[in-house]
Amino acid sequence: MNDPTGHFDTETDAVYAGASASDDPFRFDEAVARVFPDMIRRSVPGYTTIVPMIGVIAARFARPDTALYDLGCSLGAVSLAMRHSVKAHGARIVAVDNAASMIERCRHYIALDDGQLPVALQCADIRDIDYQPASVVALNFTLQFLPPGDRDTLLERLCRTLTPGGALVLSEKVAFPDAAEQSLLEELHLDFKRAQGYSEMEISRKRNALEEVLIPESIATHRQRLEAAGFEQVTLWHQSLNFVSILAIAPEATA
Ligand code: GEK
Repeated sequence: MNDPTGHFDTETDAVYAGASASDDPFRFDEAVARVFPDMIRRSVPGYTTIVPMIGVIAARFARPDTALYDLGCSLGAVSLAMRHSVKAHGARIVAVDNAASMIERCRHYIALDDGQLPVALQCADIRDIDYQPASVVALNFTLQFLPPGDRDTLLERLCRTLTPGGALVLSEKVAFPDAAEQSLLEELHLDFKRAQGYSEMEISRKRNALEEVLIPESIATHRQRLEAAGFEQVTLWHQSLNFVSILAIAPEATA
Protein backbone atom coordinates (compact mmCIF):
# COMPACT_ATOMS: atom_id res chain seq x y z
CA MET A 1 0.00 0.00 0.00
CA ASN A 2 1.25 3.50 -0.77
CA ASP A 3 1.58 6.40 1.66
CA PRO A 4 -0.29 9.70 1.16
CA THR A 5 2.57 11.27 -0.73
CA GLY A 6 2.96 8.15 -2.86
CA HIS A 7 6.64 7.71 -2.02
CA PHE A 8 6.70 4.64 0.21
CA ASP A 9 5.96 0.96 -0.42
CA THR A 10 4.63 -0.09 2.93
CA GLU A 11 5.00 -3.33 4.82
CA THR A 12 2.11 -4.02 7.24
CA ASP A 13 2.78 -3.16 10.91
CA ALA A 14 2.72 -6.33 13.03
CA VAL A 15 5.29 -5.16 15.63
CA TYR A 16 2.94 -5.90 18.55
CA ALA A 17 1.02 -8.78 16.95
CA GLY A 18 3.13 -11.87 17.62
CA ALA A 19 3.32 -13.87 20.87
CA SER A 20 7.04 -12.99 20.98
CA ALA A 21 6.45 -9.21 20.85
CA SER A 22 8.63 -7.38 23.35
CA ASP A 23 7.28 -5.70 26.51
CA ASP A 24 10.13 -3.15 26.45
CA PRO A 25 9.48 0.60 26.13
CA PHE A 26 8.87 1.74 22.54
CA ARG A 27 12.01 2.42 20.46
CA PHE A 28 12.49 3.63 16.89
CA ASP A 29 14.48 0.55 15.89
CA GLU A 30 14.83 -1.43 12.67
CA ALA A 31 11.55 -3.35 13.20
CA VAL A 32 9.64 -0.07 13.55
CA ALA A 33 11.44 1.67 10.66
CA ARG A 34 10.55 -1.22 8.34
CA VAL A 35 6.78 -0.82 8.85
CA PHE A 36 6.72 2.87 9.82
CA PRO A 37 4.54 4.33 7.02
CA ASP A 38 1.83 1.74 7.71
CA MET A 39 2.18 2.16 11.49
CA ILE A 40 1.81 5.93 11.57
CA ARG A 41 -0.99 6.05 9.00
CA ARG A 42 -3.05 3.49 10.97
CA SER A 43 -2.24 5.01 14.38
CA VAL A 44 -2.44 8.77 13.89
CA PRO A 45 -5.79 10.07 12.65
CA GLY A 46 -5.23 13.01 10.33
CA TYR A 47 -1.63 12.07 9.41
CA THR A 48 -2.52 11.55 5.74
CA THR A 49 -3.98 15.07 5.60
CA ILE A 50 -1.32 16.79 7.70
CA VAL A 51 1.73 15.67 5.70
CA PRO A 52 0.68 17.06 2.30
CA MET A 53 -0.69 20.20 4.04
CA ILE A 54 2.78 20.84 5.54
CA GLY A 55 3.92 20.96 1.91
CA VAL A 56 1.24 23.56 1.19
CA ILE A 57 2.18 25.61 4.29
CA ALA A 58 5.89 25.37 3.47
CA ALA A 59 5.26 26.65 -0.06
CA ARG A 60 3.72 29.83 1.40
CA PHE A 61 6.40 30.48 4.04
CA ALA A 62 9.62 29.26 2.37
CA ARG A 63 12.09 32.04 1.55
CA PRO A 64 14.99 31.95 -0.94
CA ASP A 65 18.36 30.75 0.33
CA THR A 66 17.06 29.48 3.68
CA ALA A 67 16.84 26.05 5.30
CA LEU A 68 13.57 24.11 5.71
CA TYR A 69 13.90 21.77 8.68
CA ASP A 70 12.13 18.42 9.07
CA LEU A 71 12.88 17.55 12.70
CA GLY A 72 12.31 13.91 13.66
CA CYS A 73 11.98 13.17 9.96
CA SER A 74 11.58 9.35 10.26
CA LEU A 75 11.43 8.21 6.62
CA GLY A 76 11.16 11.75 5.26
CA ALA A 77 7.44 12.06 4.44
CA VAL A 78 7.41 15.76 5.35
CA SER A 79 10.70 16.41 3.53
CA LEU A 80 9.25 14.87 0.38
CA ALA A 81 6.02 16.86 0.71
CA MET A 82 8.05 20.09 1.05
CA ARG A 83 10.39 19.08 -1.76
CA HIS A 84 7.48 18.77 -4.18
CA SER A 85 5.73 22.01 -3.24
CA VAL A 86 8.38 24.61 -2.37
CA LYS A 87 9.57 26.79 -5.25
CA ALA A 88 11.78 29.28 -3.36
CA HIS A 89 15.11 29.65 -5.14
CA GLY A 90 18.09 28.32 -3.19
CA ALA A 91 15.96 26.79 -0.43
CA ARG A 92 17.25 23.48 0.95
CA ILE A 93 15.76 20.84 3.21
CA VAL A 94 17.54 19.56 6.31
CA ALA A 95 16.02 16.34 7.66
CA VAL A 96 17.13 15.24 11.12
CA ASP A 97 16.45 12.09 13.14
CA ASN A 98 18.45 10.42 15.91
CA ALA A 99 17.37 6.88 14.90
CA ALA A 100 19.97 5.43 12.53
CA SER A 101 17.47 2.90 11.14
CA MET A 102 15.15 5.76 10.14
CA ILE A 103 17.87 7.90 8.55
CA GLU A 104 19.22 4.94 6.53
CA ARG A 105 15.80 4.23 5.03
CA CYS A 106 15.08 7.93 4.60
CA ARG A 107 18.28 8.24 2.54
CA HIS A 108 16.99 5.49 0.27
CA TYR A 109 13.60 7.20 -0.30
CA ILE A 110 15.21 10.59 -0.96
CA ALA A 111 17.55 8.98 -3.51
CA LEU A 112 14.60 7.38 -5.31
CA ASP A 113 12.72 10.69 -5.41
CA ASP A 114 13.12 13.01 -8.38
CA GLY A 115 12.43 16.35 -6.59
CA GLN A 116 14.82 19.22 -7.29
CA LEU A 117 15.35 20.76 -3.84
CA PRO A 118 18.53 19.51 -2.14
CA VAL A 119 17.92 17.39 1.00
CA ALA A 120 20.66 17.00 3.63
CA LEU A 121 20.19 14.21 6.17
CA GLN A 122 21.57 14.34 9.70
CA CYS A 123 21.53 11.47 12.17
CA ALA A 124 21.51 13.60 15.31
CA ASP A 125 19.51 14.71 18.32
CA ILE A 126 17.45 17.80 17.44
CA ARG A 127 18.44 19.29 20.82
CA ASP A 128 22.14 19.24 19.88
CA ILE A 129 22.49 20.46 16.30
CA ASP A 130 23.60 23.90 15.11
CA TYR A 131 20.66 25.48 13.28
CA GLN A 132 21.08 27.53 10.10
CA PRO A 133 18.68 30.42 9.33
CA ALA A 134 15.38 28.76 8.38
CA SER A 135 12.06 29.96 7.00
CA VAL A 136 10.15 26.74 7.81
CA VAL A 137 10.52 24.21 10.63
CA ALA A 138 8.35 21.09 10.91
CA LEU A 139 8.07 19.13 14.15
CA ASN A 140 5.55 16.56 12.93
CA PHE A 141 4.80 14.34 15.95
CA THR A 142 8.35 14.65 17.33
CA LEU A 143 8.27 17.10 20.28
CA GLN A 144 6.03 14.62 22.16
CA PHE A 145 9.03 12.26 22.48
CA LEU A 146 11.26 14.85 24.21
CA PRO A 147 11.19 15.12 28.01
CA PRO A 148 8.83 18.04 28.79
CA GLY A 149 11.70 19.84 30.56
CA ASP A 150 13.62 20.07 27.26
CA ARG A 151 10.76 21.43 25.17
CA ASP A 152 10.93 25.14 26.16
CA THR A 153 14.62 25.49 25.29
CA LEU A 154 14.20 23.82 21.91
CA LEU A 155 11.26 26.01 20.90
CA GLU A 156 13.10 29.17 22.00
CA ARG A 157 16.04 28.13 19.82
CA LEU A 158 13.74 27.37 16.88
CA CYS A 159 12.05 30.76 17.16
CA ARG A 160 15.49 32.43 17.01
CA THR A 161 16.46 30.18 14.06
CA LEU A 162 13.47 31.28 12.02
CA THR A 163 13.79 34.25 9.69
CA PRO A 164 11.25 37.08 10.30
CA GLY A 165 7.73 35.80 9.57
CA GLY A 166 8.99 32.18 9.32
CA ALA A 167 6.72 29.27 10.22
CA LEU A 168 6.88 26.39 12.68
CA VAL A 169 4.43 23.52 12.22
CA LEU A 170 4.00 21.58 15.45
CA SER A 171 1.91 18.40 15.30
CA GLU A 172 1.29 16.50 18.53
CA LYS A 173 -0.86 13.97 20.30
CA VAL A 174 -2.54 16.04 23.02
CA ALA A 175 -4.26 15.50 26.36
CA PHE A 176 -7.38 17.33 27.51
CA PRO A 177 -7.76 18.85 30.99
CA ASP A 178 -11.49 18.03 31.00
CA ALA A 179 -11.75 14.36 32.04
CA ALA A 180 -14.89 13.65 29.99
CA GLU A 181 -13.39 15.17 26.82
CA GLN A 182 -10.14 13.27 27.38
CA SER A 183 -11.91 9.96 27.83
CA LEU A 184 -14.23 10.48 24.83
CA LEU A 185 -11.42 11.39 22.42
CA GLU A 186 -9.13 8.65 23.75
CA GLU A 187 -11.89 6.05 23.30
CA LEU A 188 -12.55 7.30 19.77
CA HIS A 189 -8.83 7.03 19.02
CA LEU A 190 -8.93 3.39 20.15
CA ASP A 191 -11.97 2.88 17.89
CA PHE A 192 -9.96 4.41 15.03
CA LYS A 193 -7.15 1.88 15.65
CA ARG A 194 -9.65 -1.00 15.78
CA ALA A 195 -11.15 0.24 12.50
CA GLN A 196 -7.62 0.17 11.04
CA GLY A 197 -7.40 -3.56 11.86
CA TYR A 198 -5.32 -3.51 15.07
CA SER A 199 -6.30 -6.19 17.60
CA GLU A 200 -7.02 -5.46 21.28
CA MET A 201 -3.70 -7.12 22.16
CA GLU A 202 -1.72 -4.96 19.73
CA ILE A 203 -3.46 -1.81 20.96
CA SER A 204 -2.81 -2.53 24.62
CA ARG A 205 0.84 -3.62 24.12
CA LYS A 206 1.64 -0.51 22.07
CA ARG A 207 -0.07 1.64 24.69
CA ASN A 208 2.08 0.17 27.46
CA ALA A 209 5.23 0.51 25.35
CA LEU A 210 4.55 4.22 24.72
CA GLU A 211 3.83 5.01 28.38
CA GLU A 212 6.56 7.39 29.62
CA VAL A 213 8.05 7.58 26.08
CA LEU A 214 5.35 9.71 24.43
CA ILE A 215 4.20 12.43 26.84
CA PRO A 216 1.20 14.42 25.55
CA GLU A 217 0.43 17.89 26.86
CA SER A 218 -2.66 20.08 26.52
CA ILE A 219 -3.29 22.45 23.62
CA ALA A 220 -3.15 25.34 26.14
CA THR A 221 0.31 24.23 27.33
CA HIS A 222 1.61 24.11 23.74
CA ARG A 223 0.11 27.49 22.98
CA GLN A 224 1.63 29.10 26.11
CA ARG A 225 5.05 27.56 25.41
CA LEU A 226 5.04 28.78 21.81
CA GLU A 227 4.07 32.29 22.87
CA ALA A 228 6.66 32.31 25.66
CA ALA A 229 9.28 31.15 23.12
CA GLY A 230 8.58 34.28 21.08
CA PHE A 231 6.11 33.14 18.41
CA GLU A 232 3.57 35.79 17.47
CA GLN A 233 0.68 34.10 15.77
CA VAL A 234 -0.24 30.66 17.11
CA THR A 235 -3.07 28.95 15.23
CA LEU A 236 -4.54 25.50 15.61
CA TRP A 237 -5.04 24.59 11.95
CA HIS A 238 -5.89 20.88 12.24
CA GLN A 239 -7.46 18.57 14.79
CA SER A 240 -8.46 14.95 14.41
CA LEU A 241 -9.57 13.49 17.76
CA ASN A 242 -6.62 13.88 20.18
CA PHE A 243 -4.07 14.70 17.45
CA VAL A 244 -3.52 18.32 16.48
CA SER A 245 -1.32 20.48 14.34
CA ILE A 246 -0.44 24.07 15.22
CA LEU A 247 1.05 26.76 12.99
CA ALA A 248 3.23 29.26 14.86
CA ILE A 249 4.72 32.28 13.12
CA ALA A 250 7.93 34.06 14.14
CA PRO A 251 7.77 37.84 14.56
CA GLU A 252 8.39 40.08 11.56
CA ALA A 253 11.58 42.14 11.79
CA THR A 254 11.15 45.44 13.64
CA ALA A 255 12.30 48.55 11.79
C1 GEK B 1 6.59 12.00 9.79
N1 GEK B 1 7.89 13.44 11.30
O1 GEK B 1 6.50 10.93 9.17
N2 GEK B 1 16.16 13.94 18.01
C2 GEK B 1 15.92 13.55 16.74
N3 GEK B 1 14.89 12.74 16.41
C3 GEK B 1 14.09 12.31 17.39
C4 GEK B 1 14.28 12.67 18.74
C5 GEK B 1 15.37 13.53 19.03
N4 GEK B 1 15.62 13.92 20.28
N5 GEK B 1 13.32 12.06 19.49
C6 GEK B 1 12.55 11.36 18.64
N6 GEK B 1 13.02 11.49 17.38
C7 GEK B 1 7.58 12.04 10.94
C8 GEK B 1 7.07 11.24 12.09
S1 GEK B 1 7.85 9.99 14.45
C9 GEK B 1 6.31 10.12 15.21
C10 GEK B 1 7.83 11.43 13.37
C11 GEK B 1 5.73 8.85 15.73
C12 GEK B 1 12.47 10.90 16.15
C13 GEK B 1 12.22 9.40 16.21
O2 GEK B 1 13.40 8.66 15.93
C14 GEK B 1 11.13 9.23 15.15
O3 GEK B 1 11.66 8.91 13.88
C15 GEK B 1 10.43 10.58 15.11
O4 GEK B 1 11.19 11.47 15.94
C16 GEK B 1 8.99 10.57 15.64
O5 GEK B 1 5.94 13.00 9.54
O6 GEK B 1 6.32 7.78 15.57
O7 GEK B 1 4.59 8.96 16.36
